[in-house]
Amino acid sequence: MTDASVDYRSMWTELGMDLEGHDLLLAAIPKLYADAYLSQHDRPEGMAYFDFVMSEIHGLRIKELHDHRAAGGTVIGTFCVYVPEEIIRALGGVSVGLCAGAEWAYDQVEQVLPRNTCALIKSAMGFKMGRVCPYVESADLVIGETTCDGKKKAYELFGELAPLYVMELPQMKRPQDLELWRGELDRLVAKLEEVSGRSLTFEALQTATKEVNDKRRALQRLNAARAASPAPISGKDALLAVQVAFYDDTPRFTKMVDRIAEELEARVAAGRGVAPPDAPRVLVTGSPMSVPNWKVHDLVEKAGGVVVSEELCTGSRYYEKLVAEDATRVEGLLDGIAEKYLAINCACFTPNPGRIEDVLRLANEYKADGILSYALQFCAPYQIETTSVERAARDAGLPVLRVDTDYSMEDVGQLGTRVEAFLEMLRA
Ligand code: BJ8
Repeated sequence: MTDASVDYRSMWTELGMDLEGHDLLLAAIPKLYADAYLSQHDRPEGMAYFDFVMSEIHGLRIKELHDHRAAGGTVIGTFCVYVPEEIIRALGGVSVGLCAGAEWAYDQVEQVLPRNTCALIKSAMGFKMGRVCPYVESADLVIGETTCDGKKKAYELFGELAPLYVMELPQMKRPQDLELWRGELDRLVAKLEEVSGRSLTFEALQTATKEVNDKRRALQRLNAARAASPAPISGKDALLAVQVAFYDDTPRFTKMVDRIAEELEARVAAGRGVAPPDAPRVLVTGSPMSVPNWKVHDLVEKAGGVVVSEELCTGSRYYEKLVAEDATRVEGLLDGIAEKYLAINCACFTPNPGRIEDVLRLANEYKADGILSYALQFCAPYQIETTSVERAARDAGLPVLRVDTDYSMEDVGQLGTRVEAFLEMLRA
């Protein structure tokens, strides 16, 4: 899915990738993308940027990372929204999200991980074992975190294959947890200073904080337009914007998303939408959805509904909260980073009432008619927390469709039928 006129193969070979396997992967994505994305009608013109980004996902962007490293910078891989990209950026790093959204090399993966491991972990491991992900192969360091048990234990094996550093993320949000987490940021700074050969300065951290906040502000602006009826952009397109936020160049991404937001604001003013005003509006909440996992949004929107918001790490959990920019010393900025990140409401925390409040608030703000609670199979944190989501939604009078799935396409027929029945109920 890269520009056929440019030969990236020597770059991929240099990265130690399996070219044959990679060819197979690259051959599969364009069809998936065309079917989910290019088949949509009346997309915002600004989405052409994301079509281009996707067409160069393993080409031009990897070349940019290659050039960045050649100029003395680093590439840092991450698997979780708790890893602060402001610090990575301030130390000359480009942060790239590595969570993978497709099945790959499961035969190898299942030799080291139990079959009943969530698809996200298996996929991340498979991309590394199969040597088909140029992002992980470009990484000078991968940063893991102690979130769910599956990830925690898989990192022990992943660390045999790539340079890995694991941050200890507390599982509660008491003052002593914030203190522990703040200490973890100091330890992360020390590790990244060692890897980059640079020292963290106030100016660099202040600039990086502002740039990353600007990226999140642009996503907030784009998403705010989705509260309108008719919805001016599909859920699929909005999801793609957040997915790309994890690996695109930060200032360029901000500029392009602002441009799309402006276009959406004009659409809202003109009453122009991608779905009819009476299309059922769905809020999606649960486990993250990494590229190219567009399965649930695709089913909802092809069945005539529209996804209006995502309470996901590839959604509001990524862009809603900002880091305080007014500190006057490095320590103050790091305090703000610690507070912002610990305020994210992942189901790995206990108790986690903030997430339930977020779901209800978003459902209200985006005028959702119903909630689709999505969990990857074997993702215990989100599967179990679905019960609390269902109870709270029921009390608020909001119907919930519970979807437990993985990355295979085997269940799309059955899921499609359930989604259609759910939308029918919302229409009634
Ligand atoms: S902040 S959701 S990115 S940990 S899907 S691996 S939880 S078993 S990804 Fe996550 Fe950070 Fe939380 Fe977000 Fe485990 Fe569930 Fe798999 Fe998951």
